[in-house]
Amino acid sequence: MDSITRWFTEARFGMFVHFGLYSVPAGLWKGETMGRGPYSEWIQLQANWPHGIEGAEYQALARDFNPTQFDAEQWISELVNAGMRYLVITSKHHDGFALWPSKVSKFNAVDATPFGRDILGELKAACDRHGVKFGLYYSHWLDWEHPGGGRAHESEEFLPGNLWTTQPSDEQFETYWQGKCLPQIAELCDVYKPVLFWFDTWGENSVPYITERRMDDLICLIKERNPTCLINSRIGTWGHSKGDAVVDFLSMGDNAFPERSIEQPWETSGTLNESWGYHQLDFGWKSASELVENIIRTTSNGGNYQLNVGPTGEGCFQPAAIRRLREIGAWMAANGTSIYGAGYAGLPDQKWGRITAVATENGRRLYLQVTKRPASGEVTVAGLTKLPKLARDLETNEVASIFQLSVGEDLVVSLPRHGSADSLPQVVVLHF
Ligand code: JFZ
Repeated sequence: MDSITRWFTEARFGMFVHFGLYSVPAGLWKGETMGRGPYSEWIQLQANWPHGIEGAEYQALARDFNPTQFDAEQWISELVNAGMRYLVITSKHHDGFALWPSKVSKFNAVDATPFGRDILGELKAACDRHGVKFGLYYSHWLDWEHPGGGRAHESEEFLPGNLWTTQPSDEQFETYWQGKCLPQIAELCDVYKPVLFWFDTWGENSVPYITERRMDDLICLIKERNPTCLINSRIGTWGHSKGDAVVDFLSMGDNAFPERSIEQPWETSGTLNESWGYHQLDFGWKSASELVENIIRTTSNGGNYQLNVGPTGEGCFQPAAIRRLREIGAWMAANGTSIYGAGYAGLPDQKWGRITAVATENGRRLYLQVTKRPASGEVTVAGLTKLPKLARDLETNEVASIFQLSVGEDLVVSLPRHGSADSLPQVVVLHF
């Protein structure tokens, strides 16, 4: 039986891209840094704090949207070189701006901008050329361009007086749902045939809008057009009586890693720095080793890591993003067999790192992901008492010696040399 989620769980590592009108102001509005929170894609609410930006004024950004450096081939080459297997891009974020020539709304990258190119179409073609799976983010609840779209909620975070915190009536929302959301999703299914949709809700405020009926209709519309298209839990499953059973995979909170294995396919989406969209003043970059450890963290618990890039308003990946992607890619090129198709090993937590496991035809392989190499160069594998046929460093092939103080005791692995200055994790494979 070939499950429709198989490619997804085998892939383990994908790229998220947040790209839209907000990539142009990139966190600054008329010289002022946007208020509250690091997410540049929220500038429409958070500039001119606490008031926000008037709809027409924000939407006029479309006239400045001209990412002449955008090169789908280059983006997808970086994705492939990083060892990623799929793309998920913001077809439409909360601001309601579409990256494709939508017949449903002229507020899109072709009809409303000097750029005039089909960004999704060019990326889809590049993905097809490289054998990369093409997935789409779509903001189904919030839409600040359509008068009936969901707004943010009044809270500590978004104070009263903000233009974008007054909720539509259910009737108004229905005009958005029938008039923009569902037809755009149908269009995306038919034209771009995404392998997955990544939807987003959170908090109680989405529940009155993303009702069970609406969720069922949306899922039905997608699955009728493409039965193998995957759907994530942030569609709003916690407001559905059948819960996560109605979706194909779970999405964790932003940069949130579960500390146990989960049966249903799942992913953690994370940022390279802090913002999802490009932010000029976001200097909080994670290190390459932290990012590689995150891939190991998700894989060892049976999940995926979806790492975000926020291209600039010109359509470029920042040098800091490129350097990290390439370092990750260099590690993946040498150690990818411990990630792709790998999963939970069923062993307890280890002091020195984590373990990923792959089932093969003639036995199984365990991969010791040594993220904290002890000075002694020896690691005890808690819970493992069976001697492997062979153990070696995955990068160098140097054989590791293994001993056991007595039969039935946990194995001790004497780690091969690994280059003392190298900070990326060492992987030792055990063949059983
Ligand atoms: C959402 C978006 O608002 C944000 O712009 C970005 O696209 C991100 C991937 O998703 O932000 C959220 C959504 C939910 C939570 C946190 C941030 N949550 O439930 O913790």
